[in-house]
Amino acid sequence: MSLHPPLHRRALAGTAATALAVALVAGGALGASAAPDGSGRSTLRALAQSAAGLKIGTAINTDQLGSNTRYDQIAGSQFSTVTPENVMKWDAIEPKRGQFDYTAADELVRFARQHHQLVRGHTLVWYNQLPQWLVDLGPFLTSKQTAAILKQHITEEMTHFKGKIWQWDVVNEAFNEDGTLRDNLWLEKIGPSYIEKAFRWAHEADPKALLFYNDYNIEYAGPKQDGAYALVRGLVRKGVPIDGVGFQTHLDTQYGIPDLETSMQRFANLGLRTAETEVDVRTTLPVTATEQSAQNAGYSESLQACLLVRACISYTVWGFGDAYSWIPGVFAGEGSADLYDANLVAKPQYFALQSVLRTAKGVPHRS
Ligand code: 9MR
Repeated sequence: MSLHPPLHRRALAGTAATALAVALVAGGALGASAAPDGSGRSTLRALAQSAAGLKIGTAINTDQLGSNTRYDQIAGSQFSTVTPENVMKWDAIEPKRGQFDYTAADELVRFARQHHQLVRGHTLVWYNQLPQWLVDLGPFLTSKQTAAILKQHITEEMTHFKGKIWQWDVVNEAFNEDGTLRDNLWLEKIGPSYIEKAFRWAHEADPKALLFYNDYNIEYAGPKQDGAYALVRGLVRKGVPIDGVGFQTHLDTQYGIPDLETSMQRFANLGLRTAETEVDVRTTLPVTATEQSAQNAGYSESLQACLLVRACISYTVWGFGDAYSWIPGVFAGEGSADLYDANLVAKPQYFALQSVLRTAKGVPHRS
């Protein structure tokens, strides 16, 4: 997939925020947290809870879960919510038509229960990671048949997990960078109403789950954010059951840090919740001191934005260990985007988040 640079961006170099982040990191690194997993006395989840009841989460690679002790220990202790990185996607859940496989996803839900964590469900309606049978069938489907397949998928999966999912990413990445709707099977066959329909079907299946629209690059002001805003404002006005908007927040030091506080508040003003759902901050390798500072600032500022917006209910990183990150496979020469290094040792980014949470006096967050 391509995560294109946004049109509007703020330069990083020399900002006060960068200087602040550097100071925070220095403080954190010299502080009490000497444990190799970075937990020390204060885990991110405990600090986030004290800082106005914010939930802090991570995407989970279920290949590691149960087979990598250190991975399990960090996942279970540092975070209060988990998101399946891949195992709730359509290709994983229904690899053959009518044959459902919930094994890995159920294991993750069990892990979350054991560790008193909430689950973000990801994701029901997307153009990507569709099972091959559906890709092959797509061109032959009528509009009615496509809608029936989509409704069945949403209903089947959400019913399986009913009562166990806190937030669902119902529709994922429906927009192009220019703010038009992305061409995909759903748009081609059903038309733009597929989005509204998906939210209605999702609400019928699990009325208590919080239903989110989720996308990347809507963190930045510009046509893509405007497109998403117009869409969700329309949904809210029509009474469609949408609860929130997820800002993925896949940042890259070369593009600067978006004004997430303003962006999230814009959507919050519609009465919606917001969340940062897939945070990581990549950079070109090897990491220089300047890039390290920029990465720390990316994490610190994005977390601060969530703390400042009352409607922002969770801050989720897209995995925590560089060894399992999706970045090197997609962006050649880039990486080091996560909180922990390849040996699962906490990096300055981790301490930057810790410091922000230690000093945070956020307003109480919605739940
Ligand atoms: O991290 C996921 C990676 O393991 C998959 O190969 C990839 C397939 O598209 O999806 C990645 O997760 C994506 C997420 O589901 C939606 N937003 C962008 C994420 C990074 O590509």
